[in-house]
Amino acid sequence: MSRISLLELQKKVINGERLTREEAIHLAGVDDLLYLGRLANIVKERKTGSDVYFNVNRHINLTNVCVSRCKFCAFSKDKGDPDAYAMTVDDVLTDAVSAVPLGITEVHIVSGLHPDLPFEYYLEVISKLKQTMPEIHIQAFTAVEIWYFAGISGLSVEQVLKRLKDAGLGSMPGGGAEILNDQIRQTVCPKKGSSSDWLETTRIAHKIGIRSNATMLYGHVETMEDRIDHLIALRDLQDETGGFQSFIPLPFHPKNTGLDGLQKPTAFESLKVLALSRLILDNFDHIKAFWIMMGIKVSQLSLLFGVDDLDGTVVEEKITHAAGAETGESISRAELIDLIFEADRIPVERDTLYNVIQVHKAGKEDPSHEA
Ligand code: V47
Repeated sequence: MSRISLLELQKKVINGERLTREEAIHLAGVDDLLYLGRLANIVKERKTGSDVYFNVNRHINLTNVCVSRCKFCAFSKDKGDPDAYAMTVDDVLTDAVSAVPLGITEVHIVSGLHPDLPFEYYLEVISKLKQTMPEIHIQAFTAVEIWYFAGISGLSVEQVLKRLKDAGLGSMPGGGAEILNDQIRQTVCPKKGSSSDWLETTRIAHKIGIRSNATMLYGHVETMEDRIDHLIALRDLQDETGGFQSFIPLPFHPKNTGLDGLQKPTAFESLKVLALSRLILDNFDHIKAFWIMMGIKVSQLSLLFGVDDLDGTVVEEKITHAAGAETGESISRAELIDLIFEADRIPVERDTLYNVIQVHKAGKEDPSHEA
């Protein structure tokens, strides 16, 4: 370990060379957060200059009933629990349509693994949403959900994905990755698909042209080395498929979970994870700070530590709020723009696939877009 020189690593970053696992572990041991941030910022600016992306979206969670009952999750319930719910297709349409006046370009759907809802329900959700709002991109179902749908329907993962794509699915969110290490999954989410199930489902999605994001849940029982192995597994898959759009590290919120009592990751730790992610994932275009989980202030600061995306308006968020999130559930488009300007960056409103909708110039807002 001591053979690695920080100056050599710095040169590699400046020259755009890939960091090895050993080098990444060495960097992770550096306590000078500002130094790591400056290095990550070099990579961020090389990729996206001063631009910071956001979108106008609405999250919907179809059901909180879940057969997995992961230890880190405060959102999931058993069937029959007093606060268990499952939305009808009409409920979903009502929620999505209610967000249209906000100017949403995306509906983002992540849900529990319900024991009884058939695959046809999910197909109907997607096809009805698409029929009702054809212009809106539907980003739905993590790789874990897709893998589960294959199990309940008797179809292959590829058949499930193709049928959802035909119904109107645009892309997949990055959840369910947690930590791609089966020993850790046995501890925190034993009933969920394995690391290779997540990676293989994602590989198949990319192969048939469905792009996706990737997340990493950190701050529970994993070590820094586990995080780095997770990042390298994603980097390897991205080399193969090129189908990932953004990487989103998710800080663990312990309240009301089976791991209550653990401390939420500090701002220092989160900024370090974001900076290291930017440095290790050289083949990912975007590193996202999900403001709901990071908090507004850390998200804003992260724009100087390698982050180039703040996610979106969200409107309603249940997963982190069940686990004690202190942020609001919604933020306006105008607030997101201000946050980005305040960090001396350029707000770029994007659609889900990172097509630019509007580059915002200070003091030149189009009032018809204000929300
Ligand atoms: O997989 C669950 C995480 C994920 C907790 O793709 C928790 O743009 C923290 O997929 N504390 C689902 N995290 C959320 C998700 C997502 C979120 C934002 C953006 C995108 C994207 C995707 O939420 C789960 C799990 O890792 N999670 N419980 C908790 N207590």
